[in-house]
Amino acid sequence: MRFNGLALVAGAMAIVACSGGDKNAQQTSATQNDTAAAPATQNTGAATTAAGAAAPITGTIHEVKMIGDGQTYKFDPAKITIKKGDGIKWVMVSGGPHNVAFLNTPDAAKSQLSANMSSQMKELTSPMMMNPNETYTVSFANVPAGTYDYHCEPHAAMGMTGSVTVQ
Ligand SMILES: [Cu+2]
Repeated sequence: MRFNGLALVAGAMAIVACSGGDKNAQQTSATQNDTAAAPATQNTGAATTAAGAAAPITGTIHEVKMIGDGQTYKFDPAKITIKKGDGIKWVMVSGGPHNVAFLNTPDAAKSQLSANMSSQMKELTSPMMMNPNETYTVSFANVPAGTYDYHCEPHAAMGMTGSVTVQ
């Protein structure tokens, strides 16, 4: 241990000697660099994940019911406006299977919205919800402001469509 410590000091002094800088300033700078080095490595890891990482809900979770009675199929409310950081919890009530499939999503929003969708059958499409009280929650945190149209695939032709407007 002691030997290694001395070796490090010797190394640091060699750097100082080479750079010709003020010894104290150089050591302070080296210390700062060392301190920064560890978090920088962690940040690199986090940044790699962050590019496609889910952004958690920081605001309100709004419920949208999925309802079908054999004749009428709908999201309730069909249109909803939320604030940045809010989330939507779709709740399967009746008449399933239902799902949430986003339509014509702008390229600028796709990657974040997709990252915020916990599981997907295919791109920007939730799994089928079969049973009452099943839920599917999507955070709209970091999703650009705009209106996002979606429908339920099994009942799209019966008008089971909706939209989420992020302010
Ligand atoms: Cu449906």
